[in-house]
Amino acid sequence: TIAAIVTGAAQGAVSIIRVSGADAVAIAQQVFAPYSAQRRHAAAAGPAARQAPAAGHPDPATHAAAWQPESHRVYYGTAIDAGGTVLDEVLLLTMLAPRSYTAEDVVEVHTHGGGVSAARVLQRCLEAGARLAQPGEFTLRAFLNGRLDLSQAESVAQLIDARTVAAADSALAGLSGGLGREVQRMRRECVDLLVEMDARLDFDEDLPPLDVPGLIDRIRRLSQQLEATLQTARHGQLLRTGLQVALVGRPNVGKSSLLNALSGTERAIVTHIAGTTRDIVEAGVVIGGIPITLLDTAGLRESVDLVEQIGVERSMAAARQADIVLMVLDAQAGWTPGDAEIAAQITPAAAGADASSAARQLGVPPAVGSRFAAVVSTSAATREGLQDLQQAVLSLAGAPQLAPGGISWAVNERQGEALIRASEALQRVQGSIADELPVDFWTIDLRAAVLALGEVSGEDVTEEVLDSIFSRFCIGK
Ligand SMILES: Nc1nc2c(ncn2[C@@H]2O[C@H](COP(=O)(O)OP(=O)(O)OP(=O)(O)O)[C@@H](O)[C@H]2O)c(=O)[nH]1
Ligand SMILES: [Mg+2]
Repeated sequence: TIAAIVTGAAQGAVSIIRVSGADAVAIAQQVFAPYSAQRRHAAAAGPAARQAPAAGHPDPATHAAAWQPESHRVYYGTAIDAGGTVLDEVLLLTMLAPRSYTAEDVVEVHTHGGGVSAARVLQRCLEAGARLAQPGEFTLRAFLNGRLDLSQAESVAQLIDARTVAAADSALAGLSGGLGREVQRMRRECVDLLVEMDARLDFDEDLPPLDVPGLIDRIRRLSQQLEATLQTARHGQLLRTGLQVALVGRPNVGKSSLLNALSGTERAIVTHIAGTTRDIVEAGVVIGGIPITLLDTAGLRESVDLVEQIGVERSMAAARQADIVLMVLDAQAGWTPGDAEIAAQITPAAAGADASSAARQLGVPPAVGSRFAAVVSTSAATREGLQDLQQAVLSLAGAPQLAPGGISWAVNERQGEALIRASEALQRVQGSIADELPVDFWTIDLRAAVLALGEVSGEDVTEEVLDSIFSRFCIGK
């Protein structure tokens, strides 16, 4: 039986201690004195005690035997120590097996927040026979008891870590089992294929010959479905980690103004003086559900000012490590030699090709314009073109159009890696069939695909993998 404080460390009105396992009810009987039992106790002690029922100290020995909780009920009472001293006024919630998160008996004690009450009640639960839960252990039990498949369990962690609504929606879609079901279906198809091939290896004479074109067709279709599943991997990563977008350019071209306009804040100081921004200024925004960190930087120019020199160095460092670099030009000044120098530094190789009308209007030489993925005209003052800029950032990031409500589950890195292995194995099977290698060779790789798919849904998963997944959870989840 395990126990942990499951609410966050931040200050709050209520903290929750969760106890799960075979002894959860026995522990609750020692730790918790229901108010109804106290009242009976107080009534027996006489009218004076009845006036202050909450202060009545029930005898732990008598109430423990008397009180038997029903499932899915909330009880009001006090948490008490071994001597019957009140630790806190609490609510106790019971969820008996199998109708609980872990599919075991679960008891939750809701104490006052602030940490001290919860810590005392948890300590009391441990004295009464519980063990402190490991990170992710409640969810691990839910998985081991068949309440969740592995991809659902991982979605729980993703949901807790979600930084945006879109990321949370995607985790919720995963929690409802979308990915697990899809992968289980693909794995079953692989197993079916494997059985057919294995049967030919064992009893070749008795069976009709393999329908090779049919097999090739089925494997090709599987490969395609696997690819489609993998496509969501990139999306999932974007939602989780977000993007860093650096704004660079000559001094006084409006970088800080653009950061303020995009983030709807006055984070960065804006003046008409060139060289206003010296240090990196960060602002977080959410574009299309993706958390984006905007980095405003010092204007790039040769400077004798030491502070500005350091600022310029930091600008270049920010541009190097950012996922996307927005080079800002002054539309009035047009393309200047200073811009050409910066463009040469930040676009080493040819990127997308877009010698657009915006680029021509700005006087960007076509050869340079084509080195940028997109050229967009904006005004920080009138907010013109800001949406186009956001859209350009999204499509450059490879984000699919995020239709509200149309968000599907996303694949995380571990799952993506296993899916890639499965996909490669299927490709090898196709190669072996094309090269007319013996059927043994086909089955080796098909078996590898089955194992890789099983790692995603949790059907073929090693203890090591489980450890590494659940150790990343927080304690209490
Ligand atoms: N008309 C107009 N003026 C702008 C726009 N963006 C910025 N400005 C003006 O341009 C001047 C410089 O703006 P900043 O945002 O400080 O420019 P910066 O690139 O951050 O400058 P440094 O930090 O010195 O490198 C300010 O006077 C702004 O009001 C714009 O879109 N339209
Ligand atoms: Mg600035």
